Amino acid sequence: MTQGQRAALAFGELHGTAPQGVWSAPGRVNLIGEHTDYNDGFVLPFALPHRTAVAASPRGDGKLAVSTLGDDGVLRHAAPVAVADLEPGRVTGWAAYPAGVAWALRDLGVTGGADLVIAGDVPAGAGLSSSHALECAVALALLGLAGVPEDRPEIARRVQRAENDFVGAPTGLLDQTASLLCTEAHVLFLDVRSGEAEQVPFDAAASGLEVLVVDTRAHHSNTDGGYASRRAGCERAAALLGVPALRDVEFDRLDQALARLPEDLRPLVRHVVTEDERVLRAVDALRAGALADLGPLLTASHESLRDDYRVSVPELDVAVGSALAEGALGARMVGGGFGGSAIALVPVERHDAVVRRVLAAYAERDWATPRTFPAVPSAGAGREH
Ligand code: GAF
Repeated sequence: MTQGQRAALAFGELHGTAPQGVWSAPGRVNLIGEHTDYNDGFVLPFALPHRTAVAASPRGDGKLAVSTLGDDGVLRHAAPVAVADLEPGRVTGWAAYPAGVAWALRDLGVTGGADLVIAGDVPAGAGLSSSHALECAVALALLGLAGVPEDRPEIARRVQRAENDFVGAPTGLLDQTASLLCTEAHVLFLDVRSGEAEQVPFDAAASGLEVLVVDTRAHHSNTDGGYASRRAGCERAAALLGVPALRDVEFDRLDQALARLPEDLRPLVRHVVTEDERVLRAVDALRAGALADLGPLLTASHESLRDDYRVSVPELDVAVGSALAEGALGARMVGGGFGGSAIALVPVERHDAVVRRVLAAYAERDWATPRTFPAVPSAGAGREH
């Protein structure tokens, strides 16, 4: 059963009638380009097959009533809240995500109440963008119910506003843009500053490879202070360098730029500038059909995130190290860090050995067993029925 069907079924059981529509949106992995989005740089995500679906119907009393179907099959309900009364701080916990989206869409004329029932299989807290999958599906549902035409880049900005100002996570544009714009069999090469988005074909299997995801189960959150402090450091560095964003620091003149900065900001800047360069090289490798060349770029990205940006944790490092030791061509943490998931570019015939090695390394350390799965670029958000 798809997540859309689960949501529709639960909606029917709860409200005694079929929903007016069902919309869904995927989680993502980012092939490369981490912590570059809020520096106006480049990212290269693709959509996961894992999705969050929202079954929705309008309601006459102007309230937003949200229920979510847990893995245990139990529906949990948030207290209905009047859309007109939504303000940051008013709704907390998981219900803040759909409420934040409703708040951020109000001045587009989306002001009516709605019954929403949510079902999904994007692992939560795994750095695979479960919160943005939820927010993007809710945004499409509310716009769809209101009959407002979709402008996807604009929806991405609204969802960002919901995250930043309502939920309180100072995230960039990577995740919601990935969820809304990615297409099957492609990675999305996004220039965050210009908004230019190119679909680049990505067929790892044709090269005998797969992108293996390792969800470490070490919990990740973008609302903890680590993400915000990195972002603030980048903004401080850009101001000291007299540029609008770190995107504007030229790779070839990185050393001169670093010399002008206080010691504590140098590693942040080095990461962002070299990571942007790695994204461009990764796109070149994809265009040339040289997928194996992605490997060293992924590993260099991980080292930079671990040593310069300092957002990795031992669980991620062990996943990456184990995959590389067992023949992965490259591996890196994905998403904001401080837990979450890693990816490894693995020759298909090494899949079992890599998974075994990662599981053994975790077992040796008495860590929770990680979840592993090969990820294939899948469809972006849309209406299911
Ligand atoms: C999180 C954020 F939500 C993104 O905007 C991005 O900054 C990412 O961390 C790091 O690349 O997923």
